[in-house]
Amino acid sequence: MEAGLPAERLTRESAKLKTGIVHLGLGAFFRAHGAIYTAEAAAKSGGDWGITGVSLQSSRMRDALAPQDFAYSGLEFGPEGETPERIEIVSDILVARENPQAVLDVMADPDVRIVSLTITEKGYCHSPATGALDPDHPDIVHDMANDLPVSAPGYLVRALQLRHARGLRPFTAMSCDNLPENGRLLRGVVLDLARRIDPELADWIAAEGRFPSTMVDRIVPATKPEDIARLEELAGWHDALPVMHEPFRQWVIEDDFVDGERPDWGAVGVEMVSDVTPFEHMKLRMLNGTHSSLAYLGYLAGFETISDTMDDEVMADFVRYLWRDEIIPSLTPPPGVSLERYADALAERYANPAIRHRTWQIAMDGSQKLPQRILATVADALKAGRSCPGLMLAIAAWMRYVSGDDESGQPIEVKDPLAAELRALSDSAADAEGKVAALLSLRSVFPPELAQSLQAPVTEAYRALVEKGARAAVREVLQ
Ligand code: CS2
Repeated sequence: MEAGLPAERLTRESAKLKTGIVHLGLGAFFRAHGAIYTAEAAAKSGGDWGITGVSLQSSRMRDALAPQDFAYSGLEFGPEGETPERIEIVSDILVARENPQAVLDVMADPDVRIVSLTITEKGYCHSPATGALDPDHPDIVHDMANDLPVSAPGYLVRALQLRHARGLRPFTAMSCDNLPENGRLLRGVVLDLARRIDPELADWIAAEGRFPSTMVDRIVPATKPEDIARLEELAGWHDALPVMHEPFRQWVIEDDFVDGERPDWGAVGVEMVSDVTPFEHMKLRMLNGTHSSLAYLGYLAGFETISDTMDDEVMADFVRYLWRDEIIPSLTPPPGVSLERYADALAERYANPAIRHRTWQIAMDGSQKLPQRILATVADALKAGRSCPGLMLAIAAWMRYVSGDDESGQPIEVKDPLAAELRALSDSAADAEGKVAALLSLRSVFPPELAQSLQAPVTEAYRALVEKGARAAVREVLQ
């Protein structure tokens, strides 16, 4: 689809709300999740909670949605069919790369009380192994020296600096990315960067700023051209960039906002809690951990989507085994939640044939995802004296995947900020043991002690992948 195609202009039924939230990284996920909840909360309980979206790099979203006055459509893919909906909560989209000052100005607007983020794991410019800011990240180096930032932490710090200088209250900065204790992590990188720029600013943010942690969940595959056609057929309107999603959704938010200012999310099913950690661990390890495992193993075994992978008996048994024997034993269930029932619900969601979620899409950025999704579970298991051959196989599958060639020698398009480094590490040795050792030496992903304990089991798993292929290696774990 061409970007900026003159779409049929959609008229807005509702009056525009004033912007109360600036969202950094307005992509499909937030449009199908946080934006919908916020639209519902504003409709139900009122409040000026319009959203100004910010794309840090690309103008694609702005170009697609501007002719539609930033309204867009969702298409819910349930087992019983598709339901279209209209979402009218985004009032503007800015492209940071084109005009950084305009982004800072809206973030420093007194009406803005929340800046939320879905910038993906790599957007935090942190070391995935430790969660701390990477001061050598080129974008952070840039943002320390320039008033007009390029990174998301840079935008937060410079906008807070403007607010501080103007005598305004800070906004609440709310991460909605799949990172462990995402609020604490965001607070850490923001304070670290602020301290390098102006220690007094850092003190003010530390005292007055709020960084609630959240757990977000909804499966939202990338929109495909056929989805746009399907929506047009079903709803009778054209949308340049609709969002496709499953019926399930969950949002758990730590209720800690500057001056208590937030939409009435609790009225529309968001769980407002005092501690998100058990929810985050459950979701990151049970959903995202098996998503990534199925993505690498499924891709190598030739499956295009998660639902195709789940159609295979061996792979479906494997994911159930991972939940039951390797992941659930590492978790403390959130209050009132049965982890076994959560796993059953996940199996059903994964199997939804209407959701074409590509293994290749989930395989992206593995270097940023592995620590919280898989390595944390493995570290806990090893500490407790439990072996976890299934997750070792998933780690080996990631290593095989980032080597850049699949089982039949075909090139894999590896998308990862460390793609070149990963390929070089893999190529630096000829045999399984050497390749595994080289990749385990990556300190931003593997802490030294864990790397040491992974060497033997991951090498064994890697060999199984090379010798037998992914599906047979999976079957072997189950025997
Ligand atoms: C997926 C997530 O692409 C990925 O890495 O694991 O986007 C996943 O679909 C969501 O976190 C579900 O809430």
